[in-house]
Amino acid sequence: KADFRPWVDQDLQDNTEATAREDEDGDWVDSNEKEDIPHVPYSPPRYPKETMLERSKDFYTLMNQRRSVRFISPEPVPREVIDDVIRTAGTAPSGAHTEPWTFVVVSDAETKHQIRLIVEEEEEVNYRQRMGDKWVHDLAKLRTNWVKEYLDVAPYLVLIFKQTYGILPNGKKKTHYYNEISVSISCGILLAALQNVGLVTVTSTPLNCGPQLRLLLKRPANEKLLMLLPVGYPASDATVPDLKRKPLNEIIVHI
Ligand code: IYR
Repeated sequence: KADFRPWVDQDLQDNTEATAREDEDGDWVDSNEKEDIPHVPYSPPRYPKETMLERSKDFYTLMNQRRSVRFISPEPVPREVIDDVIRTAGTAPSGAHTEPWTFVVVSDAETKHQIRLIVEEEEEVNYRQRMGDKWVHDLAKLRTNWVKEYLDVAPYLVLIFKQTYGILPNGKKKTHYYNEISVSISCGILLAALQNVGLVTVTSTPLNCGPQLRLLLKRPANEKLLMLLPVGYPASDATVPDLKRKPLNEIIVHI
């Protein structure tokens, strides 16, 4: 109990498989088996200095308006917009270009409700027991608790899974290098893409819910839940804590 540190990714461990060893066993592909790919010229747009300045400020202004929002409107959101933001998340860099992510988009009301039941049941135990007094105290200012109405109300729940290894059509396993940070980067890009279209979310990492949610959503054993994002327009009466961000001089070091 003393060394229980639920905020580290060790907690994303999924013990729902009879033998965790099976993950490491089995047939792995040899990287030598993969053929070479051609390299092609690359010349993305290059902007004049003034344009760069203007774009850097505009993008900062947009992203600085992003807030974690826990009050989401039930108003429908065009599915094509969701497809596009997930396409955008899929542009993230990944270890050896393994693209180790699966984005499960849930709009079905009954499935959303099942997710809510699983998350609220575990989160109640988290808040009451697992997190401990210090953690709960540190979160008090955010006014969060285990009641997650947004899980029923948001038009979409996006559950992001990291594929801890790949499975090729021939059944062989493929190493997914740096899968956690790769998928985390894709989540960051997803947040930016949502902000860009005026949608809101909150980065939730439902502690201890990964295995149950994986089974509910029928995802394979190589996939571990990394993040759950409820997505929609903000509720008309949504509020956020009046947090401030660190100024540049506190986050930058020039050498
Ligand atoms: N996962 C819980 C608790 C929680 C933890 C942190 I760290 C936060 O910044 C906010 C919430 C929940 O979603 O309520």
